[in-house]
Amino acid sequence: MKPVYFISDIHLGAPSLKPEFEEKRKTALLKFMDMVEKNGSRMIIVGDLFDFWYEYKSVVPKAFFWLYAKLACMVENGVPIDYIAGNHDFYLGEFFSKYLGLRVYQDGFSEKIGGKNFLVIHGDGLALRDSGYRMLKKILRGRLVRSLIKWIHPDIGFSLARLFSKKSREYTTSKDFGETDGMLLFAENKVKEGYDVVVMGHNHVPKFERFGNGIYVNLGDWLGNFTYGIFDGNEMQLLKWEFEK
Ligand SMILES: [Mn+2]
Repeated sequence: MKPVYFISDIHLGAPSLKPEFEEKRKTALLKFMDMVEKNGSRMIIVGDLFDFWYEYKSVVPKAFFWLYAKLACMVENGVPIDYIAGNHDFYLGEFFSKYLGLRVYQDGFSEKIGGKNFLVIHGDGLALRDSGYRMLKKILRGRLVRSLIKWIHPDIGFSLARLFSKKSREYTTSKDFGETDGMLLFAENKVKEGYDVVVMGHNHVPKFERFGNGIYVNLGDWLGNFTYGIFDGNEMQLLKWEFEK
């Protein structure tokens, strides 16, 4: 089979990044997507594609037009794309599924790919003893909060979002150690349950770990690591994209 590609934690539009660096990341990501379109059978985005995504009913941010076009183009050319919401992809509405043709998941998925049992999730909320976060996430993504945000003008909404995303990053960083541990333990348990490959992102730390016959892959990020996963039907690998700084 033609390989399946995995990528996560690109955090497009992160307010702390220099515009020149963003431009380079854009070029790199487009090149990566060209490669996937040419060689791959599928692309799976394992969360946090954007540093912040909130979808209004009739408005999407224009800064990422290049990406919408490329995603739609890939799907049109026969490379299906899966998109799992990360904790920064705050609210994915129907835009990606209805207008761009992506398969969108709020919580990840498990699926047999090329004869292997895959579990693919973003990985947030797996810090040990982190039920507070999981509760907060439910509330923040719930109908009440969404119906309140609706009344904020998008220009103001997106500025607030940048602030919020910075806070969320501070939170994630402070939780990093616990979360990393929790994720590893979670992956190990899932392998014991019978999964062959567990794929996550979220903590920005690339990892390739074997537990008996199973594998845990953390995809790292596209902020400093520029790592991605590739599965050719037989072997799962974690590779580095050549990024020109
Ligand atoms: Mn994340």
